[in-house]
Amino acid sequence: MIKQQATEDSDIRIKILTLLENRPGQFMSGEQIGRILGVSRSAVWKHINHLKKSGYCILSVPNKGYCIAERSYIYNGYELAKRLTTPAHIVFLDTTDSTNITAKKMAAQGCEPGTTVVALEQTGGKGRLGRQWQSAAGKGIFLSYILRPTFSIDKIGLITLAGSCAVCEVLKEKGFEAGIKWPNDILIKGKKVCGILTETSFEETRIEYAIVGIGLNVSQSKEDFGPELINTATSLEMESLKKVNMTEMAAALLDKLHEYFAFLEEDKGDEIISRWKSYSVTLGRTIFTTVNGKKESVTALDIRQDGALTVRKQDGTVLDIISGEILFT
Ligand code: BT5
Repeated sequence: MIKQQATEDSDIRIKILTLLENRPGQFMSGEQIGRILGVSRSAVWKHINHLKKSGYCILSVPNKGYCIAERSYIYNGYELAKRLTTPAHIVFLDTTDSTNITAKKMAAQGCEPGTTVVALEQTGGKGRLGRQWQSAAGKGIFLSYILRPTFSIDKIGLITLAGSCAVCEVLKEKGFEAGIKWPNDILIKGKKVCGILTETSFEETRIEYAIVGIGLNVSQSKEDFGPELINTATSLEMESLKKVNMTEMAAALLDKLHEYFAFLEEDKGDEIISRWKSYSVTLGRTIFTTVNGKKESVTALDIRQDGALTVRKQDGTVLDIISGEILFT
């Protein structure tokens, strides 16, 4: 009952915003808005106050009414959905433990593919192998995209590669010198700006669903990262020295993910591999990796059609790393 009321309130607020945004610079009285939406003047007043508290800049002038004063700079589900080129179902949460965990529950309950969970804050953001992902409120984009692959299980490694290409391409389009470090890191000038965690559920021999979790650092300062990450992590604002519009960035990212995951469904793995190679800062480099439990210095040669990394050991042997970790020397 409480949830239903909250949904109704939020629907009315979106309708009020739409009315005001369709008349930029013009005033609408509370009575006029109330009449259109079938609510009282005082309800309009209450909702406008709520919107102002959420950060919307709405002018209220006696005897004239309400007017949106300037382009709003707000990160929420409504603003995000409005900017998408390809409409998608977005579940926007103020806080959650991990968007991957929330997405997994939704996928298990049968939600549509393409559904994306976005959170302002994660209290238990996850990296791979039980590591943590710093996810302070409002500092980064934390999202999980749900896929229900129809492609075969041998393409599973391409999912993370497709996600990395999408992030890298968006950042390049926005003017950042981003590159991909195999398999799941996006770097700017050698520092990690984004990590990707893909989790999969299987049903016999097919992929039931995959969750692609993306954490992109946006407005952190050096101090926010703390001593542990200060030398290895960066954020978009640290790199550009300018305010980054989180909503526009997240919308561009969602559109790009949609485009890249469609390549997978359309069996265009070649396209993903060739774009991945052009964004790679891995191939051709000497790297450290662990082979049979032993740390070795190897040269990264190529990426295989299934996403594995082909490397050459110092003794000349060539081998493929299917999953794991590399360190730059
Ligand atoms: C990753 O793991 O890079 C995957 C991170 C995925 C995070 C997203 S956020 C949305 C979704 N929901 C989740 O719960 N997770 C996903 P890995 O390669 O294991 O790297 C983790 C390591 O990166 C940590 O051990 C730290 O050293 C470092 N790290 C932690 N937070 C960071 C940050 N915000 N920026 C840069 N490095 C970070």
